[in-house]
This record gives sequence, structure tokens and C-alpha cells, in this order.
Amino acid sequence: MQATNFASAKEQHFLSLEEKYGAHNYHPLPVVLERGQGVHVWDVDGKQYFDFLSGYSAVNQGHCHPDIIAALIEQSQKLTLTSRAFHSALLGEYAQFITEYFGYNKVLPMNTGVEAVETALKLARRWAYEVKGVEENKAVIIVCGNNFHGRTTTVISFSSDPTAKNGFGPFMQGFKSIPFNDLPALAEALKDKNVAGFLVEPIQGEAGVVVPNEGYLSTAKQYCADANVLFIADEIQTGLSRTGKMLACDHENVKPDILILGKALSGGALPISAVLADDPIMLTIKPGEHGSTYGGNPLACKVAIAALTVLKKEKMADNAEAMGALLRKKLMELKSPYIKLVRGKGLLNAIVIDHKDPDAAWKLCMAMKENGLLAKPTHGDKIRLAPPLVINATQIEECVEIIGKSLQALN
Ligand code: IF1
Repeated sequence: MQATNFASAKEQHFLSLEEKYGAHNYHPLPVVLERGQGVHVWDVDGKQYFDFLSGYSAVNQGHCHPDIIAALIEQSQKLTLTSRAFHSALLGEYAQFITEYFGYNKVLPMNTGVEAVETALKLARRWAYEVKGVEENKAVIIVCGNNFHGRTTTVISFSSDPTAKNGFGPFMQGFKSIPFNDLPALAEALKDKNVAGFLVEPIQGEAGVVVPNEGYLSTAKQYCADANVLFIADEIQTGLSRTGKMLACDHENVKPDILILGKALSGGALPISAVLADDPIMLTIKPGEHGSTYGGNPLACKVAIAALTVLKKEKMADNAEAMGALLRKKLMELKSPYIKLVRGKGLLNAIVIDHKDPDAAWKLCMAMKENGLLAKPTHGDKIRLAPPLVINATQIEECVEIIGKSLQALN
């Protein structure tokens, strides 16, 4: 795959520093960014790009949203961290705000997405032992093939992606993997009385924006209720207006028993995640049994309130719905022989590339970069197209023109 032969001398300087002193745990596109605002980012040479990755859906509100940055600056000059050894003036206010915002009794604040996933797994297991009556250390959590829930050793224990999993064993037990979007498989797995929960992404992001059949989520939730199993929605990537509703589960009026949020909960300003649940689940964890140094820090509380407020104030879910429909329509109208499929919901979309060259998706992303749009392939032949939710129709049309022009590179 093309490396850095497109890089300017200035970019080369930064790339070589990263190469020499940074771990090689990513293979980024050869672009070095230094500024972001709204739907745009600029590289170190001042070239402007449309950002069609949005920090993997962490920047739904647009880069450096003024309201979020104002909250960050204001709180950063007052109090940033108390630890949970003491109370802070903001945690209670934030807990009330976010639980009323999503309709749950309680929130357990964490930092990264995977920490929130781990927290949800611990809550489901603890609930199974204390409430459902599953025998200690026998709890099973059902997961889906091709899932992505993070990179800790427990979470990769139930990954089906060898790149994420191989060479990191031994792995955590207590997980049963079934195919995504397969209700008979879920019904069969739920016959096991030791099942504590079903952990699912409402749309599988990393798998290439795989949208399940209409009714899958609501039927799965019903199956779980009938089996006294917790429906656990990982909305870290699909949540917070990305798919055209506040939560992807809202498309089917499904209320998860445990809701997991991250990424855009801070609008990209700092790592903030959260687990929401009602008392019978949340109160199974007692004081001192779970925590984190930064979880619920005052800076995060202030920023998260601003990030959530902006989503509603600017009706970003409605815009995501409208702009996503326009994006998919315009992409289909390109009638490119290289676009096998366009799929997605709201502004979480992907195109599947059909080309004899296995590096075609990468080459298309390199051509789009040259033409002023940043996106990255996922799993070889798919390219996620997920701009900030503040994008407008004129910008969508301009971006589709860039994509159309860049497809010529595959001729
Ligand atoms: C990487 C993509 C991957 C997530 C869902 C939990 C997490 C993520 C649904 C963990 C994180 C990020 C991680 C990043 C690339 C990106 C990603 F799907 F968004 F594209 F990897 F699959 N649940 N997704 O999407 O959250 O701990 O990272 O805050 O690891 O390469 P985190």
C-alpha cells in the first residue's frame, strides 16, 4: 500500500518523528493534521479537508464546537479532577442531567468506551449472581460475530477478528458468540439459564456499517425480556445522533437494560464514557467494588453536559437523518462500477468497493485525500463515510463530487 510518498517535507518531519518514537500500532493515512473546525480539518501545510471519519464518530458535533470548547476552558480553570474519594459539585448535576436525558435511574461514569463496556459486563454478571440467581462464576454473556467493543484483553476474548485477538491470550471465559442479525440463533442461545446479558451494537460499525433487518433489535429485546436476560446496547459509535435518532435503538423504540455511551459524549474534547441502567441493575455494585481515577471528573461532567446540550439544541439527529439520505442518494447517482454497495443509517454510512485490486479502497482514500476529503478503509474493501453531523446539503454535494472525481483513480 502507498506509504508516505505523497507527504510534503513538513509532513515528513512529523511522520518520521512518529515513526521513530511512537508505537507502530496504527497504519494511518499519510496526512498530518493540526487544526479542526466543524466539518473541516487542516494539515500542517494549511490544506483543508472534509473529515469523513469524525474521530470514529467522536466528533459528531463538529471539530472544536464553540459551546463545548467554552465549557472545557471554563471548567479547566476551576477544577479538573477531585477523584471519587471526595464529592465534586458537578458530578451530581451531571448524573441528574444525563439520567433524565436518556430516562434511566443511574449513571456510572467512566472514560474510554471499552472501560464502559467492561463496566457493563461486570454489572451484567453481578446482576446475574445477585438478582437472577445464576451460580457464581457461571454467567454467560451472548455477543455477536464481527463485533467491535474495544481492545482490552477481556473484550478481545470475544472478538472474531484475528487481527484484534491473535497473540494476546489467554482469554476471558463466559462469552457465547452468535451471528449478528440472526434471531433464531439468539433464541437458541437464550435457552441457557446462565445467560446474564446480550451485548450488541445496534449497527456493527467496524464490521463495515452492517445494518440489521428492521425489527431485529425490538425482537431481540423481547426475547431477552422473556428469558430474563439483560439487553445491553453498545451505542458508543451509533449513539448520540449519529444514525438519525438520539440512539440507534430509538429507530425501533428499544430501551436497553444497560446503555453504553462514549466517543461523542465529549464531542471529541476528551475521553468520556458512561453506563446507564436502572437501580435493580446499577445498585448491585456497592461502594469500593468498581471505579476509575478520572471517572466522573468535573471537567468531563461539564464538557459532557455541553456536548449533550448541543446535540438537541442544533437538532443534529434530524440533520443526520436528512443529510445521510442525501449522501446515499447522491452516491447511488454516481453509478460507479466500483461502488458495489452503499449502506448506512443517518450519517453512519459505508461504501463497499468492487475492484480487482485488493488495495482499491486504500487507493481511493488516497485519491480522496488529494482531492480534499479524509476517509479510511475498514476491513479491506469498505470505506466508512461518517462526517460530523453539522454538515449541510451544499457540503454533501461537494463531497460526493470529490468522491466521484476520486473514483477515476481506480480506472
Ligand atoms: C481502534 C470503529 C474500531 C466502538 C464500539 C466500543 C469501542 C469502540 C462500537 C471502544 C471504538 C474505535 C476504536 C479505534 C477505532 C474505532 C473503531 F469501529 F469506530 F471504527 F476499532 F472498530 N464500542 N471504536 O466503535 O471505545 O475504548 O476506543 O473509546 O481501537 O482502532 P474506545
